[in-house]
Formats: sequence, structure tokens, C-alpha cells
Amino acid sequence: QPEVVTFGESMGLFTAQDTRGLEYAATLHKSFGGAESNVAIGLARLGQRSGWCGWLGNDPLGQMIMKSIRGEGVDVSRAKLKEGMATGLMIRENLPGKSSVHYYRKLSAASCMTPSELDRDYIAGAKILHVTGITAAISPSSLETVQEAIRIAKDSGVKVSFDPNVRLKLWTIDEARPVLLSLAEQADYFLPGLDELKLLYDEDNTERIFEKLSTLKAVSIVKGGPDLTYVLDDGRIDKVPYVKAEQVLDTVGAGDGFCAGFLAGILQGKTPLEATKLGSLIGSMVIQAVGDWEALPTHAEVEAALNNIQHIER
Ligand code: KDG
Repeated sequence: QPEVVTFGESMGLFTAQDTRGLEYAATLHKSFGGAESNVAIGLARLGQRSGWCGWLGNDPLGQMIMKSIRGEGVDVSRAKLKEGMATGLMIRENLPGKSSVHYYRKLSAASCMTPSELDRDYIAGAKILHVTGITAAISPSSLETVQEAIRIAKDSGVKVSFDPNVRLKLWTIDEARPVLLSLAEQADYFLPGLDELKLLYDEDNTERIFEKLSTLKAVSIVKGGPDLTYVLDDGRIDKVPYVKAEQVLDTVGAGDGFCAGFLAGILQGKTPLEATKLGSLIGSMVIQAVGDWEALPTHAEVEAALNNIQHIER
């Protein structure tokens, strides 16, 4: 039985290998992405039991994704390869100094998720349910699935972790705002970025944002002050400085790595402040390599980083 259960859309991820833009790029690198499976993989690498129960199409991409997530030690016993449905796709193009993502996920298998297919006992047996605003955005039925999963978790005393993951290519901020704020109200751990809070509260002033945040019952972990993370817990605001990365190659996936580290810390009995330090370290490790989840560290790698041990392979 997993300690953390999560679900959402995982997609094929093709990345253009040169900076001519997708229209002219000749070679694409194949992998997969998905915020929730990234978190599940991050947790498994850290030695925590995680379960991902999303839907994929029963097609080559879906099979590749399912095998890869399973291969990372994540429990996928409740995930589904849906016959006759397609796995979503995301293509990343690189132009000089800028990269952007194109989604091909309308009517994908994941966006057809329905609450009735959730395994109640599976969620009820976990310690934490982790959900994101991406699943809320992809279709009305997947939003209902998120809401039902939260209901099950609350009825069973399972803590709810929520990362809003605002994706304005999926919906407008006016559509997103009421939905994401209502999910945040139900969370025990709320993990937004400061830029996301500015959008959600339509407010630029950090102090006023924190006043609004303090009305939530959640412990809020706000990533992305200039170079620090804020922890708002029971009226206190603590600041955790970023762990400096030696090089920054790809920032996508840093938030998911942060989340995995934070949740692993909570499962290990750390305080939210201590768990945030672990999240911050993992976020900084993820951005030092290309890929949404590939650079997520193992428990041993984290220990080595904490002890500052230089490994020489020979
Ligand atoms: O958090 C990283 C994600 O952005 C990526 O893996 C894909 O879930 C994804 C999305 O919808 O953008």
C-alpha cells in the first residue's frame, strides 16, 4: 500500500533537439512527462512508497509510460491503459533563448477519467493524497475525479497535498481561479509558486498575498521568492534559502522534485520547515540536468549531497 497516492495525466514528451523551432527541427528526443508521475517517481527514488493511478491510452506511448513509471518502483496497480483511447502528447520546442510547449491532449485518455473508477480503499489507505491543478484543468470529468479523490481522502483522514501548477495553455486565469482556490481551501499542504499566487489572487504585493494565504487552513509552501521559499505554518512565516545549483540546464520539473522532497520529508516525520529544506535541495538537483524527471535524485544521492561527498566513478 503506497504512502502517497497521486494521479493525473502523463504524456509522451518530445523535445526538439535544435533551436530552429518545431516547424524546422529535424530531430526530437522521446521521453514522457506529467507533474504527478514526476512526484511519484521522485518519492520512489527517495525510498518512499508511492502510487500513481492515472489513465493512459493502450498505445505505444501509453505502454512506454506505464512501463517506465513501474520501472521506477512506483505502484501502478490502479493505473489504466484504456483501449481505444489515446495517450496525450506534449512537444517542447527550443528557440534561441526561449522554449515553449505545445500540448496535444484534448480528449486524451487522462481527460476521460471519471470519479466512479477511483479505488476508494487505495486512497483511504494512503497517508497523503497528492493532486495538482493540471488534472483539474484538462476536463470537467477529471476535475470531478480530483474533487472526489479529495472527498475520499478527507473522509478517511488522509492528508491532501495540492500543487496548483497553473497552466494557462489549458485554461484562462478566470476559469482557473475559482477552481484552484477552492481546491487550495481543502488542502493540508499547499505548494504554489509566488508567481502563481500573484495570478490566483490577482495581487502583486507579497504581504497582501500572505494575508490571504493565512486564511487557509493549509501549511503553505511558497516557492520562488527571489531566491527563497516561504513556509507559512500556523501564523508563522519562515524563509528557506534556495540551495544553489552549480549549473542550470532545465528548470522544468523543479517544482515536482521540490514537492517529492517536501512530501518525503513529511513522511519521514520532519516538520514542514525541515521538509521544505529537503524539497529545496531536490529542486536544485533536478534543474542541473535535462528532462522533467530523469534527474530526480535517489536517497543515496541526497545523502551524498548533504554530506558534500564527491563521487568519482572509475
Ligand atoms: O511539472 C512539469 C510538467 O509541466 C510536465 O512534466 C508536464 O504535467 C505536465 C504539464 O501538464 O505541463
